[in-house]
Amino acid sequence: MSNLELFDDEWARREQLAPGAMLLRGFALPHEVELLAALPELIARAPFRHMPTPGGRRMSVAMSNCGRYGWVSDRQGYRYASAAPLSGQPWPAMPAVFRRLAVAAAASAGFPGFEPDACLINRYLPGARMGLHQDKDERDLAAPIVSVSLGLPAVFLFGGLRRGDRPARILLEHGDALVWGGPARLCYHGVAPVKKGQHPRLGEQRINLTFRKAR
Ligand code: MD6
Ligand code: FE
Repeated sequence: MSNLELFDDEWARREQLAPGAMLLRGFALPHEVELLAALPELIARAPFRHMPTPGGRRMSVAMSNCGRYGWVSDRQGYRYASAAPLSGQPWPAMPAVFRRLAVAAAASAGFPGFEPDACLINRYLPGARMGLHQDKDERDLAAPIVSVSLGLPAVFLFGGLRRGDRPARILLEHGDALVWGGPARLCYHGVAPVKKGQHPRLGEQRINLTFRKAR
């Protein structure tokens, strides 16, 4: 079967949030079993960590990575690194199903030829949140970012190009993909504190995968 057939998404519910920002509701659902099956080994090899921020605080979101590069944070700042900071080991390879999903979502949103070399894996337990930020540690801002939400729902805060722009609140649910590029690439965004709940497959957590072209 070709990738095109595997990722036929004509049925996915599409919502343009802004020029360059497309929400593909349910895009990952046909692949959820494969996606979830790949996670335990990735996390065993590169365990989730609450990384310190440059300001010395501990992030409430626990993070891991797969792919050639991984996003890391410490007292020196934010950057992409080819090895996990504590173990010095390279990040686990990006599973083929992850890559295919990201490439297909990007193409579906109008960004053909996306070549992700980094996948940040975020784990939110109830109460975890992410403050408003821009994604600007990537070298090539022409490439979009593809985000896949799994497990508990979360309210995504989608702002404008200035930190002070009041963000829209968008519920991201299990299986939703969000593609973000072009004129939306530097929009401020964040995640409101995740509410308590139980997801039938993932239990009391939200997992978010964001695919980037880091270098
Ligand atoms: C999250 N996501 O949803 C955090 N960044 O857990 C992000 O920070 C993000 O979802 C850029 C584009 C899409 C995202
Ligand atoms: Fe982000």
